[in-house]
Amino acid sequence: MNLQRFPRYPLTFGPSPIAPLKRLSKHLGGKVELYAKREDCNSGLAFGGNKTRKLEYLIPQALEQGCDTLVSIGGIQSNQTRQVAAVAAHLGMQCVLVQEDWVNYSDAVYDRVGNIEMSRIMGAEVRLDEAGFDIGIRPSWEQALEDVRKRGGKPFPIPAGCSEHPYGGLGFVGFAEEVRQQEQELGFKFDYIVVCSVTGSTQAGMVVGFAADGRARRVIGIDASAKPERTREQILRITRHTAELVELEGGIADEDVVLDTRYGGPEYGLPSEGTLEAIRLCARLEGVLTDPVYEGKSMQGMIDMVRNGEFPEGSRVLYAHLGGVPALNAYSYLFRNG
Ligand code: 5PA
Repeated sequence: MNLQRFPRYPLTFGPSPIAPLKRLSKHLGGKVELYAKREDCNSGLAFGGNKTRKLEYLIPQALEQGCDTLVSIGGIQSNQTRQVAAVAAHLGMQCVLVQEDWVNYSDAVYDRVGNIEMSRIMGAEVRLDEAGFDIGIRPSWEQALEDVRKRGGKPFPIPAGCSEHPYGGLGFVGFAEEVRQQEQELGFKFDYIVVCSVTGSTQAGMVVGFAADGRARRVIGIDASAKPERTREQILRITRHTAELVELEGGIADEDVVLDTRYGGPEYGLPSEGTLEAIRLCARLEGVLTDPVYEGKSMQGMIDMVRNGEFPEGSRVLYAHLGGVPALNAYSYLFRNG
């Protein structure tokens, strides 16, 4: 495997820490050891998260092409767009964000707090658009690119979740390499890696990265799109493409992409009772926060699988905490009583 041939622009602090979730593990019976790799605090740029790691492989291309404006897209409380806004500010670039109506939820200040508030403060041009949830390419986004060109700028397009960008999967190939290094220091290997999936390139990168040591199927994706067929198809496509890019030996089989579809409901962006229970449990036992859109669902999945005995006794499970906590502000009504 050859990731080194791709330039990487540093936006993170370096390897993100791995910490045990001791009290949660004990609470769930102590037969499975849970750990978290903290992508949610991987950078000093507006709280970081999984997109910041992905962007390290996209930004060299933007710089090489002489682009001056980063253009991206997501929901109103998108973490992706907040991270793109932070990176643009950090690099002295302009930023245009299309923020669509992806979620059937409206807390009083849903479009003013959390991620979108931070993007505005960082100087991004935020364009609200009425389109609903879709992980594909949108006319509003094409329009944003065109508008930048018309005013004489040079846009660098960054699709939803960085996923459709040809290099979108590379960052999380690097994540797997990093875990391997950290495993040497820890003196053991993780049996399973749990990761939340929506636009797919986080899991795709991990599948490629862990395929290098035979653990592709140990990456357990938890769907949070509630449209898992589309997400699964996208993960598989990006996995295959990324595998080619880094010249992974042995290729990728359909079965290498494991996507658990039990926890995505009731809809994208809306938590179930089980999601809320998982968010509170992890917060109260560990002081670790997760959000109702993404990480709360993968946390719920991991907790449920431990409770059901789906991980063999003695397993060590690594929860990839991908960020997303700023969106909690937009769900204040759900947590008005804690
Ligand atoms: C997101 C995505 P992928 O999109 O790579 O599958 O990652 C899912 C994911 N956790 C998991 C957090 C905190 C995320 O923000 N967020 C999107 C966004 O617009 O923020 C791309 C959907």
